[in-house]
Amino acid sequence: MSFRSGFVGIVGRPNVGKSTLMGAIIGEKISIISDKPQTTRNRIMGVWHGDDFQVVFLDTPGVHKGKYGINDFMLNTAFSVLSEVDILLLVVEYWETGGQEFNLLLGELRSRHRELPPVFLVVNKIDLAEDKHEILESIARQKDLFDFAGIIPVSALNGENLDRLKALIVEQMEEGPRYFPEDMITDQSERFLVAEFIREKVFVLTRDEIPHSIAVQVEQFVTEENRLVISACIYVERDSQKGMIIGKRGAMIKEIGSQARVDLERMLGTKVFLELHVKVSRDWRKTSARLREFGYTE
Ligand code: GDP
Ligand code: MG
Ligand code: K
Repeated sequence: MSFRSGFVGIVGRPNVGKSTLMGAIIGEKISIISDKPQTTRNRIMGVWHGDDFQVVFLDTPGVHKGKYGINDFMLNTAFSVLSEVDILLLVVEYWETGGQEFNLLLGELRSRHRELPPVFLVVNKIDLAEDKHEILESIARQKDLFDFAGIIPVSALNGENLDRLKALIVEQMEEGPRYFPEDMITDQSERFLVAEFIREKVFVLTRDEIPHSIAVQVEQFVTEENRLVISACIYVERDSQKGMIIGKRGAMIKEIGSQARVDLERMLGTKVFLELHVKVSRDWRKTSARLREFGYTE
């Protein structure tokens, strides 16, 4: 089997253990890039790097009752991620019996079930159960609420049954690219990630005929109305490479742009307008250190 990758959405009420669960799955190789004030748009909670797979966990901010009550707009934004992921984990505490927020979540899932990927119910905190019967009762109570692809009782805290959940997640991933470098650290800027996503599309679509040393510089990264306007330049060393990236009548660069845009919208949680162009710069290697700096600074 070749490399597998994909996106996993984690939903659930606050404090059910979503962050703990993701941390436990990813383990020491955690690379959380969200939870920074300036990346509230950013839905990436973390990236799980395996030898032959990569799983990107996406957060769904706003799926809870704020202090001003339920905000439909936030809810819509939050739920737009649901149809974009490869699988969805709905996390509940094992004693969950429903409540306003939970019913809201479930209602959303039901009304969108046609567009949703497989939804797995993760029944968390089973370490707090007095005996196994409580857990079985919980599962019996939940199983008819929705057409779940599976129900997995776990303890994110002590790791119980996490191996099963992990195996199941990897099983659900399809053949795909390594979206993020394995040594990705926690505070990469969005600009850097945008450049990396575009670079990755160039390699995939040109079937590696373009050297990996090409650089992508994000020149513009601004919010306009409800979308993010990104303009980026792909730097190559030779005219022939420029031709390859542009393709016949611009077909290749158009494809690179549209595929990158889909991924960027998923990662950033917003509509993206992406403009790409290509420049030949024979000595860009010299300036690549500088370009890299561009990538790392907002
Ligand atoms: P989130 O808001 O859904 O991300 O929830 P957190 O991951 O922040 O967890 C909320 C609280 O529940 C924290 O105090 C965690 O330590 C605790 N917690 C998470 N998972 C478990 C679990 O499996 N068992 C127990 N006993 N506590 C847990
Ligand atoms: Mg959390
Ligand atoms: K977050």
